[in-house]
Amino acid sequence: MLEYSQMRIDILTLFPTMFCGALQESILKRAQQRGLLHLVIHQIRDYALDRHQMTDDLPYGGGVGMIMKPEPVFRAVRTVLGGTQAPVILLTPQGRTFTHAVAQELAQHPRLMLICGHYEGVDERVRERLIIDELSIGDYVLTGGELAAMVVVDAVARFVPGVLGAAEGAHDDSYAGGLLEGPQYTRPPVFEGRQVPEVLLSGDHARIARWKRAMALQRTLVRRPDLLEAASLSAEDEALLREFRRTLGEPDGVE
Ligand code: 6GU
Repeated sequence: MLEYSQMRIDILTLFPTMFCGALQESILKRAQQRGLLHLVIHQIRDYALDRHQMTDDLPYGGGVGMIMKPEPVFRAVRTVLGGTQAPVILLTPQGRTFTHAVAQELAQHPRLMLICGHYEGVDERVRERLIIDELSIGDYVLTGGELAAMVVVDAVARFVPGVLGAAEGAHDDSYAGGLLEGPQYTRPPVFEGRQVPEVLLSGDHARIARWKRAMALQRTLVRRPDLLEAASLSAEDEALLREFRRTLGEPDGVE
């Protein structure tokens, strides 16, 4: 019986060895061993037709750097997909910003293809004819799309059913509920004179839950107040936030 649907992600890159390691440890390793995630790395150069297997060339009209040639990328995409439908996504600093919500959205597809952009960019005809979406992982420039592709694979895989064990459930995570997680502790109860907060040792689950919620709200208010706009907050949450803002000497906003 097939308990979970598998997700396949094909990655097209000029530097396949970059993917050895990062995708072969921990949760992604286990997901692949269990057959929940199928990652296939393809060398774009293998699809170049000329004798020297050229994958880049000078930009028309002049300018700095090299441009990824269209033919190898077209051949690679068509050969690998072979008529199968899958969103083809380019990793480029020009893409829309990758977020928790985008990861969740991409995980709904049974198959994805990621193309790692390089050099000064790809020939525009690749964009026009092959690419359905472009993603960036943030406002900084990387030497290529490979590290970004690994980030996307990791974040998307977490939404594939069965990839996370019950213990790693995505529910409590930072961002899932729209808030950052509060402080966490494990044994020992006292480390170098620093005590674990008494409430966590109390065994009073309702009190612990209230404390965790309060800490999550406080941490989000201090570090990422922008996230509070979109978070779903109860009247009790709002009251706690008003109290924290007062303590921090910030204006209340409403009232
Ligand atoms: Cl997807 N590619 C490159 N080259 N730089 C980036 C990026 C992607 N996302 C953020 N910076």
